[in-house]
Amino acid sequence: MIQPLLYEHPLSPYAQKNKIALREKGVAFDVVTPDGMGSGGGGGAWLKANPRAEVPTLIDGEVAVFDSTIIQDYIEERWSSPPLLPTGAAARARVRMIEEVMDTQYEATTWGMMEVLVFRRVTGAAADALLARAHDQIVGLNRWLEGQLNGADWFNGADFGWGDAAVVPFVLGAVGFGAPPAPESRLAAWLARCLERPSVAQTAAEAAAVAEIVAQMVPAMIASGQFQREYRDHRLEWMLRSGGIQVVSDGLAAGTIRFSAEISG
Ligand SMILES: N[C@@H](CCC(=O)N[C@@H](CS)C(=O)NCC(=O)O)C(=O)O
Repeated sequence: MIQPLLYEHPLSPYAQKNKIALREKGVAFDVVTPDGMGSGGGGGAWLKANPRAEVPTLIDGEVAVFDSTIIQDYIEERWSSPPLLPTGAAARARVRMIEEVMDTQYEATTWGMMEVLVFRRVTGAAADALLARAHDQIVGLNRWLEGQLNGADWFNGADFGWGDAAVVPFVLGAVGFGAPPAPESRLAAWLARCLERPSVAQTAAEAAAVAEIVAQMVPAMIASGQFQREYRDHRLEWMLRSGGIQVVSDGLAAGTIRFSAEISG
């Protein structure tokens, strides 16, 4: 039997969410980082499976699923044991709302940090100002997350689950950009607990293994036109809202920024 294939990039927090879920369920899977990712130039089987040309995209036999939230739903239904969703409508709605905030607001903020720290869109005072905004936002979001933990060990409640897999990739991203949870905080203790789980530890190690290589390759890839960053919805809003309007116009003029793929046919 052919095992499922996940188109991914180790640094994609969305893909990490799905990898943690598959690993928690003990599902063996293959991974591929698609050619053309990052440039808007993807093609082949990946583009056929996902007209947005984004990772993650899951292939399970004849079935192709894109968008990490929809993939998470698919994984939960397809491999039902152990369940990752908590029990009851209210608890399920709560972890899904947490996921929505992580996917949109938290990710937009860490994305902005990456644009400054790795892609070096701006330097000097402009860079400092964007990073200061991002740090303030992460502090606020982490405070909100602490409230969501509400004294429990896990975002799911008594056990690790959907809510935790939804949060941990993004918090780890902020850690990588120098904005960890406050020392001694409940969120810091939760993160340490997560990293004790093999599913999270392996996923985090895979990201760490490529982070430095990507940072070294990026300036040359941007200069050669190989990278055109996707300023999709919340990311574009983050840049404009946080004082980076010049970053957007400079990137568009230089051809190093693009928007999401237009779906046709
Ligand atoms: N809403 C999507 C967002 C996925 C997404 O933004 N993926 C990024 C990587 S983190 C991507 O594949 N970008 C395409 C590219 O940069 O070429 C999801 O939840 O899966």
